[in-house]
Amino acid sequence: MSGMFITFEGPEGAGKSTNLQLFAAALREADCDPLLTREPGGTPIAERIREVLLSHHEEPMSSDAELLLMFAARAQHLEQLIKPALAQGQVVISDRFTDATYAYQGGGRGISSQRIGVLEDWVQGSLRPDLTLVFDVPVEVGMQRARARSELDRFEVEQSAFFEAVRNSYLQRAAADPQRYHVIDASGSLEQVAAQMQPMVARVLERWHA
Ligand code: Z5A
Repeated sequence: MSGMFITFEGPEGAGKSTNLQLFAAALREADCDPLLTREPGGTPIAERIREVLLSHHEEPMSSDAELLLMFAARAQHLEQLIKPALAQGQVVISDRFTDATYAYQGGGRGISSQRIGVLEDWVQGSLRPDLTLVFDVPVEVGMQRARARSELDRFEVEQSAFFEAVRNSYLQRAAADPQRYHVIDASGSLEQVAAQMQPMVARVLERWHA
């Protein structure tokens, strides 16, 4: 594949979506027009799975059902959108991807990394993001931002211990592969956070124009 696959990750309220737009705008200024997408979701079928995953239900959802639905949505997203775009040489930026599964279903729900890895290999083959920006923020700060923004979805109503586990999982994964992950301190002002993305914007553009 000749394109570039970038993912934005982090616990809730870290500012991923806001900064993704700023990152994309910086690329566009340099004539690189990225495809922006998100998970769970990104195609009509995957967005319907997202609705099931994020809404509240009377019946509790089992952790395995949640995990499998994440990968069902991802399989659709990869085949219909991500792989074709990468094959055409596009830069694809996804608001969350499989690191979120390791963080939320792994760290948060307690499913083993080994089990997640089996599904990752099955659904993705050898495809992994080229670059992952992890927006790190203390749990309380992120929860306050999320609460102030809108009604809480099925994940956002979890307790802080869940989000601590999510955050730790992201940081551990990032520490294990510094080539791919770039951790951004997302606790400061938007300007301070955006400034930390600049080296990554430059890295993407360098490869894009090569
Ligand atoms: N999930 C999963 O469990 N497993 C998976 O494999 C995948 C996902 C792929 C998707 O929810 C949920 O699915 C997610 C994980 C789970 N659940 N949680 N929690 P989503 O897509 O609806 O929501 P999200 O990805 O969690 O978004 P978010 O965390 O709520 O927001 P964000 O993208 O990180 O932040 P934001 O929307 O850019 O900013 C949030 C608010 O803070 C907003 O009002 C901003 O204006 C404000 N903000 C942002 N940055 C700042 C700074 N620096 N200062 C002050 N205020 C700020």
